[in-house]
Amino acid sequence: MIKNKKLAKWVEETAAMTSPDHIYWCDGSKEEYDRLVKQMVDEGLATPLNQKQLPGCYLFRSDPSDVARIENRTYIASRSPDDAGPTNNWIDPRELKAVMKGLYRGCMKGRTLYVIPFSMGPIGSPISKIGVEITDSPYVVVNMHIMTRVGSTVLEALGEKGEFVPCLHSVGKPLEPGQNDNGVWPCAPIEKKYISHFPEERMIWSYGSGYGGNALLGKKCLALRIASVIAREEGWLAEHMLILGITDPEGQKKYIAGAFPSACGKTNLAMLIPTIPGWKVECVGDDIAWMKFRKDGRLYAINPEAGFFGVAPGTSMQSNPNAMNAICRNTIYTNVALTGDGDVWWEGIGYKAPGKLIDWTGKEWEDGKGAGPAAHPNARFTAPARQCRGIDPAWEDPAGVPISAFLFGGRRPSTIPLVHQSYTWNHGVFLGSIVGSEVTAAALDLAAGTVRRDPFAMLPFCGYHMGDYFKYWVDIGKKAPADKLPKIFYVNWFRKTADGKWLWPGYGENSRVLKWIFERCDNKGTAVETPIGYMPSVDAIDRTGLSGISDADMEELLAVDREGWLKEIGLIKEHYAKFGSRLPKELYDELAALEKRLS
Ligand code: SAT
Ligand code: MN
Repeated sequence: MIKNKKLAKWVEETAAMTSPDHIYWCDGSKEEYDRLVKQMVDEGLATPLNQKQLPGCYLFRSDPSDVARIENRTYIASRSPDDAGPTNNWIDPRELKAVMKGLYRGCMKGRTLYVIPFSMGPIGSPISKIGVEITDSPYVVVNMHIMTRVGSTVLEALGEKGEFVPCLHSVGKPLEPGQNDNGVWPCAPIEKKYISHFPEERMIWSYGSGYGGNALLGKKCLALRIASVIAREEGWLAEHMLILGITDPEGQKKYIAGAFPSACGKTNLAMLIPTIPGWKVECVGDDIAWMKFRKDGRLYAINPEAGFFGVAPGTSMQSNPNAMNAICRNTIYTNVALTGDGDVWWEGIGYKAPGKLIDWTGKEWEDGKGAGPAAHPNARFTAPARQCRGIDPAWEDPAGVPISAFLFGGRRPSTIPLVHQSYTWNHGVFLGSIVGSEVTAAALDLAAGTVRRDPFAMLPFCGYHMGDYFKYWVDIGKKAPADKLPKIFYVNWFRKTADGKWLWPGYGENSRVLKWIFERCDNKGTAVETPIGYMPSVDAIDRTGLSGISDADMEELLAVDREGWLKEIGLIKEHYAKFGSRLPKELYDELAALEKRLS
C-alpha cells in the first residue's frame, strides 16, 4: 500500500517505540480537517468562534508553559560540536537519542499516531522538499494542513524511492486507559521538552511541546535549520526572509526578499499597501524563502509554506489590513482573547475590548482591572496564504520568482539610517552579518537599549556554524556575475528622535523607501556615496502626499552618524570575536574598510 519502503519502515518502527492506540495516514482533505477540528471541539480543546462573523474559525488555548519556541531546549546534534558552532545548543547525537528514545517509549499510549506527508513548496517544484511528520497531536495535523501542502499527492510525488525528511513529534503526554485530555492542552514539563535536529541524518525529533515552531516541524525545523544544511551542500539558499513583489505605475515588476529579526514587522512589510499612488505590493511569503540559481544567472525564490503563522497582538486595520482580512475565515487562533459574542480580541487590534472577555488562560478579563494581557503576546493566527487579498499571482509558481534585492533590517532607534545600499556583494554580506535589533522586552534579561545581534535574522535558525554560514554567503556571490545578483540594502524604520518620538511613520509609508530601492535595482535613483554605502539624497525619497516629515527630519533619517558608527564598530568586533577563526576574512576586510572610510 505505502510504496515508499523507507517511510513504511520508519512508521512501523516509530509505532513500535511509541505504542499508539491507532495509526492514521493523513490525506490532506477538507473532510479530514473538519473531522479533526470537530473531534477537538468535542474534547473541549477547541472553541468554535462566532460562525457568522468568523466562518470556519476556531480558538485554542495552550498550556501556560507552552506558548512559544523555546530556544534553550532547541538542539543541533551534529557529530562534532564545532559544526553546530557558538550560536547553537549542541548535544552529542548518541547521548541525545538515548535520552529521547527513553521519552518516546510508550509516549503515544491512548492516542492516535498521525502520519502527515507534506511538501514544503509547490508539489513537484525543483526547489521544493518533502517531509513526513509523525505526530500524536491533531492540532498539529490541522495546522500543517494550512501551513504546508499535505496528503496523498505528496505520497505520489515521493514514489517508491523518493527522499523525505523524517520529522518525529509527540506532545509527550501518554494517556492511561480510559483517561482523556479533559479539555487541557497536552504537553510535557519544560525539562522534558526537546526540539532536536540531526543535520547529518537530516532528521528532526521534537518532544513535549505542541506550540508553533516546536511542533509544526515543516517550518523553522525543516525549512530553516535542516534546509540551511541541505542548501549549503546543494548550492542554494534557505533563508528567514519574506518575499514581496513590487510593481511601479508603468507596470514593471520586481521581487524583493528581506530578513528581519522577530518583532520588526516582517509580516506587515510582506503585506504592505503602498501609500504612493500607482504602486502595488504583493506578497509571496512572510517568513521563509528558498532560493536557487537558474541558468540565466539569477536567484529564484519560492515560499516553502502555504499559510501564515502570524503574531496576533499588534495586528490591526492600521498595521496590516490584508492580514486582518485574511484571518476572518478558516483560521485557527491560538491564545487570543474571546469576546462575549464569540469574536476574537487582542492588544493592539485597534479598538477597545468590547466588555468582559475570556483571556488566553480561560479566565474572565476586564480592561483596566490589573490582570495581565488578554491575549498572550505570542498569540497566533494560522491562516491559508491564498486567503490574503494581496497574495502575488506567482506565489505558487514552481519556478519561483526572480529576486532583485535583499533587505536587512532591525529595530535601531539611533545610528542606522532609514536606508543604505551596499557597495558590493561582500559589503552586503557584511550588512547581513551585523543585523541586530534593540531589545525591548525586559524578559530577555538584557538591559533595555542593548542591541541583540541576529545575523541574517538566522541566529536561532541556522543549522550549522554561523561563521561557515557567512562564508557560504560570500561564496554565493561568486556564483553569478554582479549584475545578476540581488542588490543588498539595510533599512531601519525604527529611528527615534532624542526625545523618543518616531522619526518615520512606517507601515504603508515604507513603500517610499521601497520605491528608491526599486529604482536602485535599475541603477537609477539618486545615490550619494557615503562612508557606509550608497544613500539617497534627502529628496530622493518620494514624499509626495506625506505630511509631517520635514527636510530636517529627512536629514536626520539619512545622516551618517560617524560617532555612532565608530561605537558600532567596537560592538561589531565583539560580535565577530564569537566566531573565531571561522569568521571569513572577507568580512574582517569589510569591517576594516568601513572603519577606514569613517575616519
Ligand atoms: O513558532 S514559530 O517558530 O513558528 C514562529 C516564531 O517563533 O518565529
Ligand atoms: Mn520567523
